[in-house]
Amino acid sequence: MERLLSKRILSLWVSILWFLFWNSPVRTQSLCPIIPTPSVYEPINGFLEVEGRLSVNEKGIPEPIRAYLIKRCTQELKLITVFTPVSDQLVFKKLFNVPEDYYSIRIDNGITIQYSSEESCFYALTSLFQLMEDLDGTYRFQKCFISDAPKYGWRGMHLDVSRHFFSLEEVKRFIDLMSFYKFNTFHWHLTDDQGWRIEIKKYPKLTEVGAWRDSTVIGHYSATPRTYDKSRYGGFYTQDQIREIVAYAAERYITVVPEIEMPGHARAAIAAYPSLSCTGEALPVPGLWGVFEDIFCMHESTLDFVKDVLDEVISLFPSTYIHIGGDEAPKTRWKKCKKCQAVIRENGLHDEEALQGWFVGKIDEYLSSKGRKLIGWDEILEGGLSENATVMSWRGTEGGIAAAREKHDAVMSPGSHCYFDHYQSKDRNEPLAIGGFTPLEKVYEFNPVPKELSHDEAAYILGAQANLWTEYIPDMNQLEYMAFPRTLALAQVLWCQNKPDISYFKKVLVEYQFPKLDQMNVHYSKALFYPQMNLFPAKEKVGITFSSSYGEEKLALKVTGEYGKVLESKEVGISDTLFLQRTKEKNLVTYEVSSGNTDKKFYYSFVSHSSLCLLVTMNTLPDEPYSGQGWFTLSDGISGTIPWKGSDWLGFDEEKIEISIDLEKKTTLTGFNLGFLEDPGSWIYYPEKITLLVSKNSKKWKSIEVLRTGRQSSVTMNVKARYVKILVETQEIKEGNPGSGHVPWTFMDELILNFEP
Ligand code: TNX
Repeated sequence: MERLLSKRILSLWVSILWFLFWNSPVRTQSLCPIIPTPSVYEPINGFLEVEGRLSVNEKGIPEPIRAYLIKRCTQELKLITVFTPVSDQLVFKKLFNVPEDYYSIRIDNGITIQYSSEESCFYALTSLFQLMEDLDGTYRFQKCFISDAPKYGWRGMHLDVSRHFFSLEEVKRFIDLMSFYKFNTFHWHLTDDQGWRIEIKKYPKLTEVGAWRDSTVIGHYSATPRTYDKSRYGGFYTQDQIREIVAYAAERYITVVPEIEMPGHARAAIAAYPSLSCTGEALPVPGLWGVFEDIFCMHESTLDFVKDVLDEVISLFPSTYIHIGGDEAPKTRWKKCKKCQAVIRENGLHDEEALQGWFVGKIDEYLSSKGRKLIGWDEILEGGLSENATVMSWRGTEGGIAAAREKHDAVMSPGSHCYFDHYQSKDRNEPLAIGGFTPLEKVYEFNPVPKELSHDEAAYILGAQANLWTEYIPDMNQLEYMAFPRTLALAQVLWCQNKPDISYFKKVLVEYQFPKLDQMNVHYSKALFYPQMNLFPAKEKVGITFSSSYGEEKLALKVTGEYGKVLESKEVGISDTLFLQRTKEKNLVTYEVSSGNTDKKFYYSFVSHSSLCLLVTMNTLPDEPYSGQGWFTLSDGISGTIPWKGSDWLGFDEEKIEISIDLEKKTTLTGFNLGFLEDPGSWIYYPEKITLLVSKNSKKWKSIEVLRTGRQSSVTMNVKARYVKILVETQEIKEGNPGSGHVPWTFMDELILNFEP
């Protein structure tokens, strides 16, 4: 009996404890507020509060961290730091024999930080500050244990200050934000066609002339006709200012890697010193974006110039890596240049690609002799990798894979996941961007080590970085908008040993990090709250479902037709499915969706037509990053938009593209229409020839030439057929145009076929 009673009491206790556990703040607090998420976060019941003064044990704290702590507490918080040998309020201990940059924090009645390096001591403080809640001057910390170390050594953010200039204060703010999320590499893109931004004492014209342009293109550069703002624009950093930034970053354990572009993207330098180019012609600093033909000429004096510039760069930047660009250097001028051809002959080089390889090799040798390492965009692979080069892979991950296989280090920065100048939502009112679609989720799923690499090869992948090219980022507001919150997703990718799933990440964003970004006045994107519409193929119609990436159940839907006439207004649940039916004539309908979490209304415009959801066989496959939803993209009722936003087009990099359709029965075909995109800067061109082949039996084919007028190619007809083939042949890119010598990209959408149902 007694035993039974004690068993009952025990089980009662268990239930009470269980109840307390589930209902105590511990459970909600198990969501770790810190980004990047630490490897171990174990909350303990209760809080530690600090008010007025923070007493720090003076033993064990590295000197620079002590200085940083004092600065932060006095300048940003209402805390006076007191250093004494007896304090146990904040204690630091150095550890040995632990993973690189490991740290731990224990918060109970005091705070103990254990660290393995100065960097990791700084990271511990970063975590501590993120954990801290400011209750009007009282600072509250969740009691907990944290144990943590980063996954990758290169955790980078890039900033292009050439296309648009950012002031010293803005660059510092960018560095501060990077440091908040434990990035350690700032890739500073200091020179490009549209502006040279670093003072070089030996060549003053680089900034006197090269830092200024007379006019800048308005809107997207693919728009026709082009218009310009006709106002002078520019700026540069003096060497003292550069030192200031380098020191500011170093205080935050961030290395600044400078980039000096060569031999291409060099029009600003050429504007200052025309003798650097093959023609010697005086050219202005361009106010247009893209790839230019005039690049550095490969004669001896260019090499001297580059070495002189690098000497000054090396004296300013302690970074081991010096980025020399190397991307997008058309070889048209070199082919016709006597001096370049002489260098090719004298050095027994195969062609102009090899000439670039030769040049990069010389620079590599020079940097190595100064104890530095060359890093360049993946084009530096094309002329053969020079001995000590590290590759930055931007055209997919292939460049990084090739480098690792050749036992060279690589940093991943593929356009598909790491280009923060791409769109991040499908909202039609997104501010103008270059193109492409890289939403938060895409960044989050990025894995810097491709599956193709073996364990040993994977060790050559140093890490990754996001690139912020600023053609369409004119100011700090827009920079923050493009960078946040995607930067936090990348921080997770680069830091977390095992990153939590994306729904956990989104919760932390919304509950903890967005309020922090608000506090810091960061102008971040709220695309996370935008409702989304998902399309799927149904029989002869398009299925539509709705979702919200942040869990709302109900959305408001308004459907309007031509001239804004409201056709329908209702509430839709996220489990509802709607259908868009085929119509005989083309018909424009717009779906406006909105949710309670954002005041933003979201629009999707469809053109319903007679071949919605027509099954198409892709005999030629689109390139993976531009494959949308495969064939369905061609007949989903959503026409590819301009500027190009990525997924609504299918993109091919083949000379001949063939697609075919089986209409399942013989019928009368009356019309055909297919849209194409042209964006020369991205090497996307209209095709040369479009042919329609029709057949009743798939043996005998009748060929019909299709005319293209601008974007649309169409033909009317009256033929009986069951099988249809569409053949697209690309044009050769003419010399002098971006991408000449390469197969152009072909982007197509939407396919409309008129036939008797
Ligand atoms: C390609 S990425 C470039 C840049 C552009 C960028 C725009 C790379 C090495 N070169 O010059 O700004 O695309 O996304």
